[in-house]
Amino acid sequence: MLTLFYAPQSCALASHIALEETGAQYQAELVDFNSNQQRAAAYLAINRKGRVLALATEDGVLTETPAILAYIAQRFPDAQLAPLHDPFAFARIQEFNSYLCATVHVNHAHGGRAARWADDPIAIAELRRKMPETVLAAFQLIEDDFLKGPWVTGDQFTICDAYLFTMALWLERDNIEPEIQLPRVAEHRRRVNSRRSVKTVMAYHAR
Ligand SMILES: N[C@@H](CCC(=O)N[C@@H](CS)C(=O)NCC(=O)O)C(=O)O
Repeated sequence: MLTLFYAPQSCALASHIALEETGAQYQAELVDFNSNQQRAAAYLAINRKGRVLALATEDGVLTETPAILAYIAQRFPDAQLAPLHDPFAFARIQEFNSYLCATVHVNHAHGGRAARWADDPIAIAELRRKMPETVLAAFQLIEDDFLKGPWVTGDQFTICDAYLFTMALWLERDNIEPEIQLPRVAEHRRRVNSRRSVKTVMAYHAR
């Protein structure tokens, strides 16, 4: 049985949606950020990074969203969550998900987690101030170019859609108004939100 370690509306939501899309059996284990459970010894024994998400499998624990999304797509091929037999198309999936992980997510983290990158309160305030600008710039490329429509890669819902939806849920918190500034991303968010899998999973992610 797979176990997904998650915190509500964190990046774990993307893999939670992907798992639900497959119809597979899995358990969802809450990691409570309010009590700093991600830093407690019991969770560090699962994921030494002290972050969510983690996916416990029969072969070991996986971390990092792009790796976990690709694993879910490959392990449950009938769900057709990625083009598994086309190396170029699969690389495009990884390209998009890597961009979300390494650029969009990191830009976003300069808001709430600025103290990771600086000690000086003035520097921290400056990192926070700049965050909405860098998040919007990263999303603008998605809005203008990467999001093909209706789904990220075109006609097929894939793991990219679950991941983009997850990051797009953070936009208002980052002082961005998607309906005005990123209308195509906002429309995509509504489209993903109407899927049955998302309705099921969001019950775990209410805050
Ligand atoms: N690159 C990692 C990022 C993991 C990450 O930063 N997770 C955040 C939640 S979205 C976290 O656990 N934050 C808790 C903390 O920093 O203490 C991934 O995509 O899985």
